[in-house]
Amino acid sequence: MTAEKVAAYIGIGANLGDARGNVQRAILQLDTLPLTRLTGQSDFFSSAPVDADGNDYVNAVARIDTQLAAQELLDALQAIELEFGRERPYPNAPRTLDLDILLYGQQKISTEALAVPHPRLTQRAFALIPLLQIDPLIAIPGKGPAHGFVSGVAGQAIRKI
Ligand code: PH2
Ligand code: MG
Ligand code: MG
Repeated sequence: MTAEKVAAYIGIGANLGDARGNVQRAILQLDTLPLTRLTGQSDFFSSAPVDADGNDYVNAVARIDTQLAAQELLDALQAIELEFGRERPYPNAPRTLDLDILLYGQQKISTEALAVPHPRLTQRAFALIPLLQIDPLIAIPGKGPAHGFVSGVAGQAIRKI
């Protein structure tokens, strides 16, 4: 039996090293994951760190179709982060690459390792705006249309690069 194909949205961020190059290469790498193909990507954005320090971030969102289970996808994303030299010296430390599952189909997932939809998705322009670029009508399970949250993040400057 084959697992059902799910559309998932991955938030990508980096603010250490070749941040832009890392975001670009990470997106291409998503297309090489097993049972997964890349189906969309946003522009790249520059944004000031939110609740974090270091350089401005490069952020983007990618859409994939995947037959990986959510936990398998998380494991695969963390393996890519490690390949890119991700270190975690303290919470929200500057990073070479961060890959977060923003949405996994219309599923709500709450385990020790994973919370989907990403709990801060509706509060962060650097995730919400690129997500809406890919799918302006996307709904967030339990919360409604994503575009309804744009006015709430209007004060957070992000800039297309
Ligand atoms: N990621 C964080 C914390 N703060 N700020 C910006 N601008 N971009 C991010 O990707 C980001 C952040 C935690 O993952
Ligand atoms: Mg993150
Ligand atoms: Mg993360």
